[in-house]
Amino acid sequence: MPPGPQPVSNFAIHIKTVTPPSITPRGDMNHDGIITPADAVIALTIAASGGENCDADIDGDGKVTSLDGLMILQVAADNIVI
Ligand SMILES: [Ca+2]
Ligand SMILES: [Ca+2]
Repeated sequence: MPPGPQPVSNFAIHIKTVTPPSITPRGDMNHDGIITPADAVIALTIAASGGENCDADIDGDGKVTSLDGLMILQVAADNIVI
């Protein structure tokens, strides 16, 4: 490219949009961004079915139990912070 002023057509603008990773609070089982009793119900359903979900394991014992569901319910009620 010769030195000096360049025509505008020689330049391209690349706009890259970056989607930030969604910030989901721990225990937000339905990924709506807030912790509500609905999240506790989902965790309890997982607990009752013996399923595994690391998002639902609030107490970090490696299992999803009714305690995790209870803790999510407590968070929803603003009684505890996880
Ligand atoms: Ca939620
Ligand atoms: Ca647990």
